[in-house]
Amino acid sequence: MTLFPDMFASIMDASILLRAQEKSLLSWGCVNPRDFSEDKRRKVDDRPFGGGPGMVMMPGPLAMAVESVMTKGAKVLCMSPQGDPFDDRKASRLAQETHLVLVCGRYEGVDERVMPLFDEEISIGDYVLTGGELPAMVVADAVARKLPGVLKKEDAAESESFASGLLDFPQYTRPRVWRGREVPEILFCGDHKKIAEWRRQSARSATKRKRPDLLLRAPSPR
Ligand code: 21W
Repeated sequence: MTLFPDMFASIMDASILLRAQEKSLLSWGCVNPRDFSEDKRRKVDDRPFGGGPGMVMMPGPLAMAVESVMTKGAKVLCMSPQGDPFDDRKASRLAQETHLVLVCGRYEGVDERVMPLFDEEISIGDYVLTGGELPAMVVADAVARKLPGVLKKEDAAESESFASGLLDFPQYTRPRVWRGREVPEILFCGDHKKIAEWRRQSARSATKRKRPDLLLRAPSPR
């Protein structure tokens, strides 16, 4: 649900999200609360009661738009700076659902009385964006990658960095020497067990150095 449906196609119909659709593992659409405005000017926002700057999304058109796309068992997620922080575990959990309705707020936010419509409130991090559209696409991308059959076997979601609770191990490709920098010798030893062990160690030390908070967290399922 968005006032800016034109923002979505180029992201949602590219790359992994496109492959998911081609395999019929996912489909998406937009609903615009402006189409549910009772007002002849198609008004969807109004000034905040109590005063103050900016505009607030009116509850009526928002609720009508969401309800027009509801199905039995759909989960309704409000993208909001006040939401629960989004992470890889939440992506895995949301990938179990059959229908997600992502509600993108604009202006100063939505009228508080629509909150009972939402099953969850999700934030993608502690920084200020202009609306919920970019967060909704971030969630859609991360969730799509968790759907069985979306990724190729090589980069299965469970072997990806955050699912292991660690940062990625360092990667190298040709040329073997670049600007005087060599690729670690062990990657040419041919012993796949040794290489896997080196990568595990490298991932651990990189995580300890750059993101010690990840090591203190419980490993995420799958
Ligand atoms: C940003 C709306 C700031 C409102 C009450 C009184 C969705 C988002 C968003 C936005 C404000 C997410 C106020 C990370 C984000 C989003 C738009 C400020 C002022 N409220 N994740 N005054 N960051 N942002 N409200 O911005 O809708 S998920």
